[in-house]
Amino acid sequence: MNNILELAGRFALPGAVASAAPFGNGHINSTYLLSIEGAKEQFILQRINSYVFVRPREVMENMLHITEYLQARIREEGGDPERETIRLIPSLNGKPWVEDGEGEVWRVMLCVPDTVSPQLPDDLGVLEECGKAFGCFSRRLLQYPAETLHETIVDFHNTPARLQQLEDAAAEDACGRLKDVAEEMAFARAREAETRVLTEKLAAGRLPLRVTHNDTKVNNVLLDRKTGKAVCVIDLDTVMPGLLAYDFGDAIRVGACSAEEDERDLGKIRLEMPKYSAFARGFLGEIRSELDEEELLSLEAGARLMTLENGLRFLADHLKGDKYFRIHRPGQNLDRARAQFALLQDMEDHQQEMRDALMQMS
Ligand code: GN1
Ligand code: MG
Repeated sequence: MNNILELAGRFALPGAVASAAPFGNGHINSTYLLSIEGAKEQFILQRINSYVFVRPREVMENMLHITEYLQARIREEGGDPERETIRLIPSLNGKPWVEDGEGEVWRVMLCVPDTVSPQLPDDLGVLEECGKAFGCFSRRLLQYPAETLHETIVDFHNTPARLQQLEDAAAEDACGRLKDVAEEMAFARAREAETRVLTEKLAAGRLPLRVTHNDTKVNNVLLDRKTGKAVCVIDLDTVMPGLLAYDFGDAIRVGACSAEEDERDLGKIRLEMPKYSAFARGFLGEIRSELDEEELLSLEAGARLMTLENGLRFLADHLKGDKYFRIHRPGQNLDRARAQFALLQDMEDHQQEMRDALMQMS
């Protein structure tokens, strides 16, 4: 912890750091909550995972530009720029990050007060607010010049490339685990054609490239503790040019699933249509007028593709020996992959209903 306190002390905080405690449940970065002597605000200190983000400075540049842009939009809309997006705290020498002795990049952000992040919400009102939060984020960035953003992880939501990465991991079989996952490999391979539906439409110019968040788990939304209303979205590491379907889809994968991402009892896993519709209502309420029918219906494909893609990634990481996603028990990435595939199966069985629900909202 000494090291953490020393690092925190290198940022322009309003006082001395009183305590630092591990915080949150992300799979990638290391996160601490900082309390400051004599100050009521708290702050988040985070080390960017350099195995995942090979150019962390580019992550920080994107984040700086996006948050400054959002602050200007929020001011124009009469909102509160301190609350409705992330505020980065500069280092003592005025830089948006600090590098430690090993070259790792650290940042500090204001912890937005009086907010909560939903974990596995059952309340449809909460899901609608999550939809609003991500829809509003996309809407505010509609005019942002997407091509000026760094691609912080190349091919992040390129589902065909994700299938190829799984094939590469299987060919290497670094940990001798391939023999136990024949069924999962067959499930993935049977969907090879499916992996291409969105990338092909993008290439053909049938879907527009937008600035997207790309990691829209509902716990990346902050809601007001008292009113339950959406306040902001966090975790801007993967903001890049992308498809709206990725943002809608990844949120559905997590928020409209009946069980946790690593549920081992596959019988418990299904897509909950009321949750799906509630999120869609919030999301489309913000951005529907910008979408043509093709993009509207792409949202349904996005839910299936993001579920498939996360399954492919968890399975590949299991084969590689759990190098990317942090695990808390042996086999957890395989459990995560199986849960994603079970959810996808249920989505495939309800595809028409999912499309109809979107059409009814137009
Ligand atoms: C990672 O760290 P976290 O939980 O915000 C991952 C997402 C996955 C998610 C699966 C940069 O997000 O893409 O969907 O785990 N983030 C990155 O839970 O790879
Ligand atoms: Mg993330």
